[in-house]
Amino acid sequence: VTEGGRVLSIQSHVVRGYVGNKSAVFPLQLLGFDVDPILSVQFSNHTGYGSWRGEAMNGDQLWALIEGLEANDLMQYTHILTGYIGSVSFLQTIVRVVSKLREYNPNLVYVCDPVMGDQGKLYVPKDLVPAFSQVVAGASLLTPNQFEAELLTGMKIRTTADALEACRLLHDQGPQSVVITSMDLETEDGNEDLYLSILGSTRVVQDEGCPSQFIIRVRRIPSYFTGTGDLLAALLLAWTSRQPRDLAGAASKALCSLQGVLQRTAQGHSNGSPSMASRELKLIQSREEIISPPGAEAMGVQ
Ligand code: PLP
Ligand code: PXL
Repeated sequence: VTEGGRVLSIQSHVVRGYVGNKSAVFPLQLLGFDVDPILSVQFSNHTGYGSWRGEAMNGDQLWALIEGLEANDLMQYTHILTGYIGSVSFLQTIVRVVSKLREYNPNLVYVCDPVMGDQGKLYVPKDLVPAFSQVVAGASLLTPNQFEAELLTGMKIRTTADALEACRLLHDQGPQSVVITSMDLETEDGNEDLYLSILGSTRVVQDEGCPSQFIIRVRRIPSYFTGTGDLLAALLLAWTSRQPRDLAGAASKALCSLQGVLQRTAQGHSNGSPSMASRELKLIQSREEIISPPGAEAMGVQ
């Protein structure tokens, strides 16, 4: 296992709770990465609480930080990780940041979580959706959920065959690796699926032949969490960096850790409907599961 790497992680900061950088930085550090966070927003809490206070950074402010790093010869990164992007100007600046970093390191890995919405609901401005193709084109590893994969490809994903086809379309837009991080697929008997499906797809050499693809199924946990996708993208970055030629193995490890965190978080949720605060990821308490992912069988990962 080779350790290390330096990650520029451009994501939200919340004072209380674990979304964005608050759910990505600690796991990456535990797994041996130097992490340089840029706080795209600083909010009191995540937006699911109904009210929040704080400020968002604009594209010019982001670029000023990059200029500051460059002026001091601090542009050596192995990875860049981006999540929620709130405006077209910020998105366009991210595109500039990625190409700037590639001037310094042509092998820079860009892990792009194209956060746009979930379960049919958009949570970014509508004009951001067409603009997303610009960041997707530069991504090394793309981690959409089912809805985001549908938005990026213009196709509905109902079956495994649809998902495999959507992945092929996403590869054509640039990324060498794609992980659709959660899908609710139709079952043969029409009953509700007790599992979520995760589809991974990688193309060894760009523009060559069929990608190698796999599906992992994960037992659902009957609760609702926020920050799960941000945590999973960070874990995928770490494990694909450690096992660059084994996306399936890396994804399995990332999902086992995630499942460990979610199981611990859900432990206190047996009676009634849990408060928003009690649904914050128990990230710190789950550090052992992050450092050493538990076995797949025990975690309901297959
Ligand atoms: N719950 C479980 C058990 C998962 O494994 C995952 C992702 O893989 C999620 C939730 C995340 O789902 P979403 O990205 O739709 O929040
Ligand atoms: O987990 C995505 C996310 C990121 N950043 C902020 C959020 C959320 C989800 O609610 O509120 C600020």
